[in-house]
Amino acid sequence: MNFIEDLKWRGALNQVTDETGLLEAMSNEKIGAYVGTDPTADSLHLGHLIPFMVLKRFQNAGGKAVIIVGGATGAIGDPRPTTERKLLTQEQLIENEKGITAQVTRLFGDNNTRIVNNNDWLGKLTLTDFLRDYGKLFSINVMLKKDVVASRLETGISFTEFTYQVLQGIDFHELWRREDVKLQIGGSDQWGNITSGIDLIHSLEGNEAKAFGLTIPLMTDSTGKKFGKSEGNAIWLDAKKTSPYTFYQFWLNQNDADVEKYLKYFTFLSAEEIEALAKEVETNPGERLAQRRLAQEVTKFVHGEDAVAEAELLSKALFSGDVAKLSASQIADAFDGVPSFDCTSEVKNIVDLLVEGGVETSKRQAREDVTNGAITINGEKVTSTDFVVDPSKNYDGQYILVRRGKKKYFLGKIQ
Ligand code: 383
Repeated sequence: MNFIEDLKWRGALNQVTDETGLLEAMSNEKIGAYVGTDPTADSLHLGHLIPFMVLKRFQNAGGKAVIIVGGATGAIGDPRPTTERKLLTQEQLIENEKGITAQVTRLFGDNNTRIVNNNDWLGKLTLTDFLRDYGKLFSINVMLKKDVVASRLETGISFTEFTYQVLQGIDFHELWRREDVKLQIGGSDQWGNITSGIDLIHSLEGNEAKAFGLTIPLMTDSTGKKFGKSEGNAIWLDAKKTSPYTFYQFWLNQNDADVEKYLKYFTFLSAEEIEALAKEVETNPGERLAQRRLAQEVTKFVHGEDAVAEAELLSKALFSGDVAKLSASQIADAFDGVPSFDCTSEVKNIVDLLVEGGVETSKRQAREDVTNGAITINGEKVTSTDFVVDPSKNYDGQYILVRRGKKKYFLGKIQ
């Protein structure tokens, strides 16, 4: 399968400007493709991963990967269909650029990859040069018809955000000229901005100039919900914001109905391997082999092999309840999403601890659960209501881990 056939098979192709032309350019010479991302936060999240994976596939097919971290465009703000964005401060932008640049460097390495910041050229452009060299080539009539601009005409759009498409257009031309970038990749929301770059290249370099655009459909789950959140929280690529364990679990917990689609989108496994895993879902659904492979592959791509081993070790410990020997940092990773409560380093009676920590709603219920053997503290079952919890005993005196019943965990954070 060629690059486009592969994307089609994966369900990862929304629109492409000139499929034949692109494939021809790819086979005739080594061309570059780029994805741009604005530093609106200090980390990328799963929604961003999608175009970056397509860029990686392009690189695997022999092309050069170029990534723009949008220092200049991030200072302006790509218009959203709803409301005007709040401007970020220079300090925030620089902080965010650092985080995102480090992440894309991790994902792509330095082989056959260029990471650039559009502030390097857009930041140098004077207002009069901008208006004379570029403004003249853009028609307001065309700009007004771009989906996102059209959708804002009722509610209002600032001149600043309206101009955004010109800046992204200049970027494409700049990379076309400097880096042999002939293709821009983005989510389906980027179609208007991508075609604005293609039009600019044709105006400046002639209609025969090779410049292509490709967009990827927005991902949804089998219930039609927007993909990429877990209980309302974004799944970040930064290990400090979403631990590799939580990241791994996110993939492991996907429904049977979604897993094949995600294997196609988010892994580099071959069609044969994915088809074999899809068969497993049908014949052996309880085993969750496909989900496990998905979790391994995506976690490996984002966090590396060691993170996969660590996430699997933690999963096993949690599944068996054998958590006594885990380190404080493993506890922090594995339980960053469970209900937590603050407590002091003083020793405390078990019944009082359960009620004060919100694990139980009454002392009566707490006593009953303890006597029935439903409570474990730091991996050890407690059956006496006289038991005294000593916070200094486990996890460097930082945590008390409570389990009620088979699965429900609570984390006491010692202040
Ligand atoms: C900036 C300068 C360029 C080319 C692109 C850009 C960024 C672009 C944008 N992208 C989104 C972002 O940064 O706003 N104008 O959050 C998202 N992308 C990718 C993808 C996506 C888009 O980073 O659809 C999801 O992740 O294109 O919303 O020269």
